[in-house]
Order: sequence, then C-alpha cells, then structure tokens
Amino acid sequence: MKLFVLRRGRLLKVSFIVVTFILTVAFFLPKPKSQEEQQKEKIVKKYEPKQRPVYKEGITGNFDLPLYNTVPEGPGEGGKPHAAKGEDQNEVASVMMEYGINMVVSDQVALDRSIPDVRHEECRFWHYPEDLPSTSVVIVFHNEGWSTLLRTIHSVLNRSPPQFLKEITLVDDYSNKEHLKGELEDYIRQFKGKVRLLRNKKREGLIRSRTFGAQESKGEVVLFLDAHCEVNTNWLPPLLAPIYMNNTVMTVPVIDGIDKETLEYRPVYRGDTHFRGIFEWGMLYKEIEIPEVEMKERKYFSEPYKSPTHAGGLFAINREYFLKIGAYDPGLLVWGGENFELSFKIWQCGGSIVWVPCSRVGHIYRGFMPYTFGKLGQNRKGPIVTLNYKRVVEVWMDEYKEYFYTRVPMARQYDAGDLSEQIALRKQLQCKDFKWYMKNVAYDVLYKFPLLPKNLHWGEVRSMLTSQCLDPMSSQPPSVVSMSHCHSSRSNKIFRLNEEGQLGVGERCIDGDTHHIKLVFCRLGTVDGPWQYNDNTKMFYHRLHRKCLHLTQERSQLHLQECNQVNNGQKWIFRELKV
Ligand code: UD2
Ligand code: MN
Repeated sequence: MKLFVLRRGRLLKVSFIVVTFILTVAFFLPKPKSQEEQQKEKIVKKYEPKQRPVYKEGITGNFDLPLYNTVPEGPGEGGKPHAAKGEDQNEVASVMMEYGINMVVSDQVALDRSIPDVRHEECRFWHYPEDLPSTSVVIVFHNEGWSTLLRTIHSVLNRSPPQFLKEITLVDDYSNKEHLKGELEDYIRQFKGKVRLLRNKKREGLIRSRTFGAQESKGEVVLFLDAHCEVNTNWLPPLLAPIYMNNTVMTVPVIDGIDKETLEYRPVYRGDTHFRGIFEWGMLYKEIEIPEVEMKERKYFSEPYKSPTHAGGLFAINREYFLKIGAYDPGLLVWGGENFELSFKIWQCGGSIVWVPCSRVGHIYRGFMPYTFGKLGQNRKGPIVTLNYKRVVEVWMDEYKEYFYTRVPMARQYDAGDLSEQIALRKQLQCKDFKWYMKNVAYDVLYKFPLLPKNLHWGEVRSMLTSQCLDPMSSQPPSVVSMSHCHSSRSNKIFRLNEEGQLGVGERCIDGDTHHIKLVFCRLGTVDGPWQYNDNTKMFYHRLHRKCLHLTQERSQLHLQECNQVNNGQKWIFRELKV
C-alpha cells in the first residue's frame, strides 16, 4: 500500500512535469496565423522601408569581389583584341557572312576569359542589400554561333552571386544549326538544371520569344540578354537594387562594345559623362548626354539615372510586373520597336526606367543582320520594322504620331493590324498620355529632334529631262546624290520637302553646291533648310547659293547652276508612292 501511494505520488509528479513542459512549449510555439494576419504581414512587408544601397568611400562593396588578381595569359584575355593564328581568310569571310561575327577568332578565345573592369571607380564602394530578388536571366537566340552563346552563359555564371541567380532560361527561336541541337543540350547538363533550354515550335522572332521566356521563368526578376554578350564585374546587384526597392522600375546596364572581328572589349563612351536613350521621329534609336537637371538629382556620379527609353536588348524587370503590363505586344513581329513599346508603356502607366552606370555588359554589335525573317517577314526587313513602329506609334503616341508620319510618309498606308487589345490595355492600366511623357520624361528629344514642320511634298523626285529619279546612293553621308531608275520601293529614294525648306531623305538631308548635290547629316536641333520648290516652274531653288538644282544631259551629273526656266535639266516632279 505504501509502495502504491509512493508510486502514485511519483506518477503525479511526473505527469505534472510533463504537462507543464507541454504547456510551456505550446505557449512559446508560434501559433498558426489566421488568414487575416497573414495578409496584414504581407502588406507590412511590402511597405517596410527597404535597405538602400550605401556608398562607403574606400571600403570595398559587399559583392565587389575582384575577378582576377592577375590577368591570365591567352588569346583575348583582358578583353584584348585577338587575331586568329593561321587565320584562313576564306574561312573568316565565310563565318563573317554566316554569323556577322568572326567565329574563328571567338572559338580561340576562352569561354571564361577575363575582361577589363571598365566601371567608374566609385562603383567598387557600393554596398547592396543582402536579400536582393532572385533572377532568371533570359537569353533568346536564333542560329547564333556556339562560342559566343556559351561565353554569354559562362560570364553570367561566373560573375553573378549564385544566391541571386535562380536560373538561365535559354529560348531557342527555331534555329536550324546542328550545334544548337543535341550538342547544346549535352553541354548544359553540367550546370545541373541552372541552365534551362526551351525551344519554340516555330519561328516566333525575338519579341515573342522573350515574352515566352519570361512566362516560363521562375525568378522574381527577369533579366534579358542577347546571345552574344559578356557581363562585367559585379554587374548583377546594381541592376537588382532599384527593382528591390520599387518593383515598377526597369533597370538597364550600360552597354560596352565587343568587336565583331577581334573580340576586343571596350567601352562605347569614354570620359565622365552619362548617356541615355531617346529617339528621332522616324523611331530610330539614339543616345544623348543626360540633361543637367537629371545629373543634379543624384548625389553620386555612379548612381542610376532616369532614361526615356533603351536600346532593347539588355534589361531587368520584376517578372510579375512585366507580365501585368502585358509583356510585349504580341502583334509585334520578329525584331524592332519593342524597346519603344515597353518604354512608353512603363513610363505612361506609372513605372520608370533607370540606367545603371555601375552595371556594365559587353555586346557584339554586328554589321548586318545575319538571319532572315523567315516566313514571318518574307525577308522584307524594312516594312516589318516599320509595321512594328506603326503599332507602337498608334497605340501610345496620341497626336505625336503625326510627326512619325511626316518623317515616314509611306507608313500612313501600311496596315498595322488589329490594335484593339493594346488600346484596351492602355485604358485598363489607366496610362497617362504621350504629351505627359514628352513633357516630363523625354523632354530632351526636342533638343536634338524638334517637332517636324509639315511636308509640302514627298515622294520620288523625277527629272523632266531624263525621267530618272534622284538617288542618294547610300544612307550614310558623305555621299554624292546621283540619278537612277524611278519606281523603286527603296525607301532611301523617298524625299520630303518641308515647310521650312529642308529636303530630307530618311534621317538625312540634302544640300548642294556648284560641284555636287550631296547627302549630309541634318543639323541637330534644326528642321529648316535652303530649298524652295516652285509648283509652277517645277524648279528647286537653293536660297543660300541663289542657284537651281540642275542635271546636265551629257554626263547625268547634278549640281547647282544659274536658274534657267527653259532648261528641262532644272525641272523636277515629286511623285508620291503607293504600296
Ligand atoms: C537590338 C537589341 C536587340 C533587340 C533589337 C530590336 C541590344 C544590344 N540589342 O538589336 O536585343 O532589342 O535591337 O528588336 O540592345 N533573335 C531571335 N529570333 C529572331 C531574331 C533574333 O531569337 O528572329 C535573337 C538573337 O539571336 C539575339 C537577340 O534575339 O540573341 C537580339 O537580336 P540581334 O542581336 O540580332 O539584335 P541587335 O543587337 O541587332
Ligand atoms: Mn545583339
């Protein structure tokens, strides 16, 4: 009995201890959160002030590991130009034709080669938050060379903090080159899923391929690169930090040049200036020094700055935000104009674009497009790109679209397809008008490219003497204007004479003297010119030289000469063209 009591007492004691223990643990264990609480937490986290990048003079940044102690020896190391040993000129000529890049040289340069750190010296001292968003690097490609594509991938893997690099998503846009098939699949296996390869079932063009890549990616941020790039020292954190602080910011690295023939790595701009992306009224992409006010808005030279637009290829954006604003207009074809579509959309619908000087990426600029547009374009580059521009202009530019049509009169006749979904999207996102964008964001466009006066005439310019037409022969000055057959659809034979006397062709102007008529650069910031056309006499008068445009019969040569109404060599007719 005694024993039992004793036992019972012990039992009670033990149970007491166990119960107290359980209660204590239960008390300290986190309680399951109600949905409401969870929602609240999410909101608080969203608006919690994020840690900004911090500049600490003289203290190396937290992600700024030096890449090399000494520059390794070898072809192309240090970003030096390389000349292929025993270069076979025939082979070089043939790969240049096929890829627009000297692949003989590229194949001899290491995939992990070193490149010079070309950043401004301040860039080494920025400290970035440790919890930047995870990133999917999306690379779309069509028939790219092996070593240039692989060097892009290697440079990303070598120079990105692994904790921020979720994956590299490759999108093969229906390439037909053997090395991009099984061989590529075999090669990327070593990266154990970090590099994924998706393939289009038909040719989609780079624009739709990028949207597809973004849809399929898993990172919080998508970061697009062309398939012939090399990323530079500590390129990634500076691109992610602005997005981390505000997920409607798109960030753009500064693009360096990699020479297509020697693979030399070199900055496009030298010196202590920053450039940003703008456009002229024919929607050609341009860069301009940043305005003083933008410069002054920042404390450090190396800080990001606002830009109206970007070149197109390389940028980072929050993935959900990119998809929410409709990614790219799916009606855009193959190549071109998508940079403007995205830029206008982002700015007008409440987001922003910054260029990030501490993030540098090299890109091989090819001299020509080494691929055709396949069935998508029946190999007609001009009209396809102009069709894209027309879509963008019609959806986003409001009354400013008239300046585009003044600059590219033929475009008025093109059919840009159904725009209703894009227009509905603009409404749904409650976007601002283009006037707001011009006034607040892209005001510096007008410094170089003022609003265009109306055209008095446009079309081919036909001589009443020979029935041939004026032909600038090239689209790049200096070039002497000559004569050739009319009825050519070549857009560089379409002239425009505006109300201010400027005679333009494409983005260039025509001037002349007593020796020649020539294609010249239009004076930036001006829209006027020396020409007067008389509808009755059909003569072109040059106000400065006080002479007329004259074609000599014998030699088919053009120059300015004393005006003479009875000379047919001085009579010209504008003929507008129809598609
Ligand atoms: C510039 C951009 C490019 C793009 C283009 C306008 C830079 C450095 N480059 O031209 O990214 O914005 O302007 O649209 O800003 N590709 C395909 N399918 C195609 C054609 C191309 O996947 O049908 C790939 C191509 O392999 C490359 C990328 O798209 O990886 C860009 O093409 P690109 O290099 O010919 O364009 P680029 O640099 O002349
Ligand atoms: Mn490119």
